[in-house]
Amino acid sequence: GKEKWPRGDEKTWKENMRALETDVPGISRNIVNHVQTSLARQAYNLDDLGAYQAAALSVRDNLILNWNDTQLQYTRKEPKRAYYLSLEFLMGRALDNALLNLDLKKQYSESTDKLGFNMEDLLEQERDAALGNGGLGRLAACYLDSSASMELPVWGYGLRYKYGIFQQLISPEGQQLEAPDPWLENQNPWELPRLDVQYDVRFYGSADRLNDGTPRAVWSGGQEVVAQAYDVMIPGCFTKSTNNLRLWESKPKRGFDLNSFNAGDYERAVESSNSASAITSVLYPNDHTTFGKELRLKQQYFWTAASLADMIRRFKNIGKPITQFPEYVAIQLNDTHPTMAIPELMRILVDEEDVPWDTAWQITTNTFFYTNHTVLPEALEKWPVPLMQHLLPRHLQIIYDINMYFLQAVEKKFPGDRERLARMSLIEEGFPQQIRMAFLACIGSRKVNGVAELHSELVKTTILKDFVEFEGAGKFSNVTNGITPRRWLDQCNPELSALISKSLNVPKQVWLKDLFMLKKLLPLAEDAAFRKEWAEIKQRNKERLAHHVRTTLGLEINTNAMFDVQIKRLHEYKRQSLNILGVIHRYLTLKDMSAEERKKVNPRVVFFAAKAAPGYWIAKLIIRLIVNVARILNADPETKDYLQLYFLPDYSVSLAEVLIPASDISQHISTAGTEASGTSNMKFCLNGGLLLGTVDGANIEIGEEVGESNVFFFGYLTPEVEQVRYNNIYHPRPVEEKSPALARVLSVVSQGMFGDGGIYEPFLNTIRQGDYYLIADDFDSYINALKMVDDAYLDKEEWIKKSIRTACTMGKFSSDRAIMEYAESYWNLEPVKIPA
Ligand code: GL4
Repeated sequence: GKEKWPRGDEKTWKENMRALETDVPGISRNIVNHVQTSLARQAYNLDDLGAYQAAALSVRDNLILNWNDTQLQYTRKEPKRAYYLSLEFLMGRALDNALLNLDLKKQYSESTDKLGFNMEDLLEQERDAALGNGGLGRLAACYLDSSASMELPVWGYGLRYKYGIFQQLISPEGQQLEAPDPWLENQNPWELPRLDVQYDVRFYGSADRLNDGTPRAVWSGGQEVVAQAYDVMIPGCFTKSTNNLRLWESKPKRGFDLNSFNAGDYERAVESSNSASAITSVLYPNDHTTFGKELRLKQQYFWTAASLADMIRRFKNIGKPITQFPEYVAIQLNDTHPTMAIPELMRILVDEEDVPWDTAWQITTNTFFYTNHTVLPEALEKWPVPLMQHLLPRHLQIIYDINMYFLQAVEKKFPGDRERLARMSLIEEGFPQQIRMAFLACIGSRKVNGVAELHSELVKTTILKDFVEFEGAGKFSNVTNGITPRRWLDQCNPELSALISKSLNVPKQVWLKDLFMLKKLLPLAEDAAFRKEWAEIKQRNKERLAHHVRTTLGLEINTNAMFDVQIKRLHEYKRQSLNILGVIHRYLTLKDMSAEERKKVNPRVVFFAAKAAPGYWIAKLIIRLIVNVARILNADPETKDYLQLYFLPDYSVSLAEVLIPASDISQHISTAGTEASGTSNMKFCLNGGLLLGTVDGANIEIGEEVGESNVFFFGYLTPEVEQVRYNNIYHPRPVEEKSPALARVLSVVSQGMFGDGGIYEPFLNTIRQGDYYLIADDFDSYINALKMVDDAYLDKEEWIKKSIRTACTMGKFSSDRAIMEYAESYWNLEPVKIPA
């Protein structure tokens, strides 16, 4: 029979439905209510942390109400939905972002003020949600913000790691040490456990084909683990639209293994419980490398299986035949990490829904979309066949079947081309054989894209070349990355945001969602009064950074200097090495000068912040060098007024929010062809920092937008790199010959100017021999570009003009533009308006 909703007395329900609290008295009531009840605390013993928690819970109330309305609308309208599958979501803090998106910052500040707390102090209480390594994870976070802001029905799916990216400590010798990041320790007011949303996920066991004329098999035995949902609300900017990020936690199916427990084997009983919860205990801290660890594959399957089960349940609620799945669901694969979703969907369709193989394959390949985020070979995921056989036996069968049909089709198109078959097979021969996940993601998807023009070309001409020849170029395209201007301008640089609104004479809600509007400010570059305001804001942001460094590290920074910033994961391809060697060169040059000559030099402060993967030894050595060079430089009375160097430990989203608005120039200096896009380059430019970089990734498109007179490019170009590398191996030239300046730098390091030179030899040798990243080849060109930066900075007014021109031509790099490209050209998704 039909149930009556609501149950009970409708009037009582209606009268008691809560509305958003948006005025100061209502907000104060809500905060105090949370202090008293949710936190069981009182006015007389409330500290900043408690006040932050109460404020956060009260904001969450508003988010939940909007979330409810949004989800109800999705249920009613049954729009096509997109799901963004990412192993990483580098969200950072949520409170300030939620307040700005809800347009309640003013009211909350006033309310907390009345209650005796300073809003800025409360914001500092929040821990970063750091469930990601770097750009790939932060991109996912920007895309969630843009999806909600563009009112698109998009959910994120990820893992609720108990420990996010490690906390970085730097020993006095400059050694990176890693400590765990127990970010959930103080409770997380932004998540909502959904005890009613749980799925069982199987591992191990055996797979038996039915051999009954169907492709079906039965997968049984092994171990079952429970996936438990936690929801994080994602507020859109100035809209009711509030989407969901669903994160899975792994739990043992039963709290204890009762059999072992009864047998008195307590150790084993607890072990089984440990092994289930181990799956979501920690984020793997490697950016751009894979290790083939069983636990990592477990994470990947656990997450994709739970997410797909959830999507299928939701799809079934609308009562459409399974063949229409791709008309209601699009799944974006954030790199190859979620590729197991492809054989998992095949398994569900074939084994559980009894769909014929070809139909199932058609459904699958119309559902998935694959984004590649790197062409570095060490990042291309491969899983050993024996591991897959052991952990996911049914999926291995399915992958073999997919491969068999695929290679048959290749053979048909290119008869007799055995080498091509070997190159394109999902299975790489060797001991052991390995499954090539990028190939599986490619053939299982409707479209494949890279993340900047150059990178998308490289995907087509290198790693997936054979696939372009086989499937046609139409399947492969580009979506240049973007960043959310909410966090990366309005939130991190409120003064600049206010100046923009004032000058455009529109409320920020307008231009923050149409970033191309910034172009209208270009003529103001010629307006001296505007330039003055612009420059003063930059100066105050530099002082804010100096204050931050003073209070956290106790160091005194010269704010009259040019601020030169390189912040990103530490990796040889990103060439922090080039930067630090350039700093040493600058130091030597200063030492060569007379005191009089030095007085003409523009002071410079160089900032680094970067985490190295814990097992990446050379990267850690480079950090060590930076720290030890800083120690010498900052203490040298002759030069310290002209050159200071800081390595800021524990780089995070929150630290980036302080560093980026303060930069005059930032460095994006990867070897050409190695940085797929980069996204911090966009953030710096949007905040009026100029760009010094190589002709790589999104730098190229930034250069196109700002115009060549406003950027500083240097170095070999992508098409030349291969030949240079070849020469470095087969016709090596000594560093002295390539760059005498660099040779001198290497020799002072080696001779111990920055402490025991011997320890740096392994790093120096990477340059002396092979020089895979072209450090010596690009060095003189780099020094020349730095000189151009120095010269340009001498003309302060012209520099400010460049700064204005740079920020105001960043329209293209809004993640709103990027997400709309995915929605329109890939997912076929339409916005859903949420009625007030
Ligand atoms: C990365 C790329 O290295 C980076 O250039 C890009 O901006 C980012 C987002 O697309 O993805 N790929 C991997 S792997 N980690 C990244 O940060």
